[in-house]
Amino acid sequence: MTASLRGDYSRAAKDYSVEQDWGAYATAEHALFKRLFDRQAKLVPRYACREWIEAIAGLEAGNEIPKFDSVSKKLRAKTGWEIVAVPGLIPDDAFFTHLANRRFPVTVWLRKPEEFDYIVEPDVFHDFFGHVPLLFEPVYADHLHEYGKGGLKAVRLDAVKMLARLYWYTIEFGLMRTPQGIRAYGAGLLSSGGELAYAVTDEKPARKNFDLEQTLRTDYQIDKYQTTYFVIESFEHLMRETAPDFTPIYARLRTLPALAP
Ligand code: HBI
Ligand code: FE
Repeated sequence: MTASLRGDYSRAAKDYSVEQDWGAYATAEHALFKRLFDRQAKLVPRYACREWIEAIAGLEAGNEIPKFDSVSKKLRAKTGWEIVAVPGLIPDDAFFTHLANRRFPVTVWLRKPEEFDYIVEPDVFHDFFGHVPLLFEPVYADHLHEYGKGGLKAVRLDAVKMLARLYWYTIEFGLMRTPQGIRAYGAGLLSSGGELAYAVTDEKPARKNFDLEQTLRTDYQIDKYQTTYFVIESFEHLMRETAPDFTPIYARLRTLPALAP
């Protein structure tokens, strides 16, 4: 699985964890991380959900690539989560096992300057800036923990493809209805230079009320802006909607065709 990926998996442990090796980052890499951060910092006040904005403020992540260990200390104290450094995408089973133990896999390498606007595989900027702040939000943190446990069950039930769609339309590209209007909480949106404003304000994409079975059935493309976004009312709403046992839902949906986005 990791053969064609760009990270260095040679020194990964059995659970795919590696050392972050913060001292090995070049000055130019810290500068690129800051440039990415500064680009998003102009957008998030208008487009990000309040919970994300409140969390990023406490992370002092604006000047250089963050030290995972020091963020993990704060994170453990708040919601019992911690960062586990990984070489990049890791097999589903390893990924879900980490989430089921309140460890979030964060890629250690940073994109190249020419990938400033788009990158295929998640790098440290996507994973840290997009995913880590909301781990400080208790209900979101509980949901992701449940997602991890559900993922291990999905592996046993051969239902990972369906569950990955739920992750895509919430954790990666989720929108939330707030008193101020639609706001983004998905990591893929928060870390994107262009899709963040598009998802929240453009009139082209469909914005549907979150519906568990529809998300489990709706396919997605990874290399272009989404044409459909799902909107939750709150993290409590997402938690409630995804609380049931998915086993009977998988059994029913498995016989139905996937829905085009
Ligand atoms: N590995 N490092 C990493 N990050 C991810 O987001 C990730 C992964 N492996 C599998 C995966 N996501 C998805 O296939 C699951 O959400 C279904
Ligand atoms: Fe991601």
